[in-house]
Amino acid sequence: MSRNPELFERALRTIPGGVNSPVRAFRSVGGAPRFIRRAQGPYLWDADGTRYIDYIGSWGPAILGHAHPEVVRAVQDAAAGGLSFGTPTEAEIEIAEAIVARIPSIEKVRLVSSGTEATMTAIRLARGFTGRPKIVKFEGCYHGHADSLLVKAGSGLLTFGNPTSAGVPPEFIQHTLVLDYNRLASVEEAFQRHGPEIACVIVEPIAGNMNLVKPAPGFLAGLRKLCTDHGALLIFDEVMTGFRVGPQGVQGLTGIRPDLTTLAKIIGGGMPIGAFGGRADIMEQIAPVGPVYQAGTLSGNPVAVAAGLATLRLLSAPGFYDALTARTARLVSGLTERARAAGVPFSADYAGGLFGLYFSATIPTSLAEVSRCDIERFNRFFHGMLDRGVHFAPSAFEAGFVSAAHDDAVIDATLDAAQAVFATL
Ligand code: KE4
Repeated sequence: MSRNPELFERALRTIPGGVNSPVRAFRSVGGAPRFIRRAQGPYLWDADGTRYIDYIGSWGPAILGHAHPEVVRAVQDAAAGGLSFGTPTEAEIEIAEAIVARIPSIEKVRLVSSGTEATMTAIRLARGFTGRPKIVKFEGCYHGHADSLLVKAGSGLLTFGNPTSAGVPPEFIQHTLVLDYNRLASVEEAFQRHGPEIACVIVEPIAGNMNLVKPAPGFLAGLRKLCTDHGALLIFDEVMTGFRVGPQGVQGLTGIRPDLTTLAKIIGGGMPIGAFGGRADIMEQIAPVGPVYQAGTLSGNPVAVAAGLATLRLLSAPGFYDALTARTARLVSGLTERARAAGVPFSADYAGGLFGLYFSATIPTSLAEVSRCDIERFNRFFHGMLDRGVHFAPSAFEAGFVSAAHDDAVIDATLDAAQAVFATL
């Protein structure tokens, strides 16, 4: 008898939904989540001791594989020297220098403790720097749970959004414009109508929160030009894509320089961290230098920074991203081939160590197209794979993550399981 349902029942008594983050609750795929006891490399082990090949990767941070010995040692050594001081530390200078050295558009950077803090502050900074109230985001892009970003468009036309969460008064999102990802014309129209009031455009430069959706050719360059022409700031939310799709995130792949970038996940190696950074003239507006306030008790926490520094160093190994991308490509092409052989309408896409799986014959380019995929078939695929020891993200609207520890044998084991599951779909 599995312990997972019993643990879930017990968790529900004291934790809302039994989880500390909603997606973990298996609400969209059904069933009881697996309570993981430990992880190592590409593997998770649940409360029953059942092993899974892991494609959640803690939603991005576990790019080296779980419990990499050098990262664990860095955490142990840092913790042995004290967990948090509330003072500056040399390690914070080192990780700031490491980020600035790796991301050309980042001249100065401030650490925080989550991606939400990073995007919330980047929005405030853009409004403070420009003196303008409005922000533009895109339906299907998730930037964390700050009030002004919890907004969903109505019809996908140029519209002022409606809150997607209770507890967010309309006044809090009255300045949030929600547009369709990949529809540059809607952004042009927004700037024609509201240009002088728009502080920033925030975008996932490769979207990973409506499943994986890549930018259409010219979309990001179009956003860059519109922001430049209208004096608005372009914010690349690279919380998920930063150091995931390549050594310099999407901006390294495209050469498009945002004014601000938000990071998290990988730069903490699995420990709580976030960061926002960009042009020095903008970052100088942040307290204590400038008038835009931001603070955090555990910002730059020594243990989180130690994990992040160890991770960034290991990512800099020659050929790291070529090998990671080859593994992801092997997974994606192998799944596509086996689905085709089984006659299952399926497609998949990837960028570096990030991938998307779609039960649709064609790769989606928008949230609407993702929503038209066969979600019910995904859910059956998800559980079929889970039963065979492979744990994908428990939602058809999430991306997947490959780590350096997913070697060819792990990928092939995944493909063998998929072959059996596709036959049942
Ligand atoms: P956090 O506050 O969860 O650290 O980061 C928010 C965030 C901001 N921007 C992007 C592009 C993100 O992907 C995220 C968080 N990603 C989700 C994955 N869909 C986290 C998983 C969860 O919410 O439990």
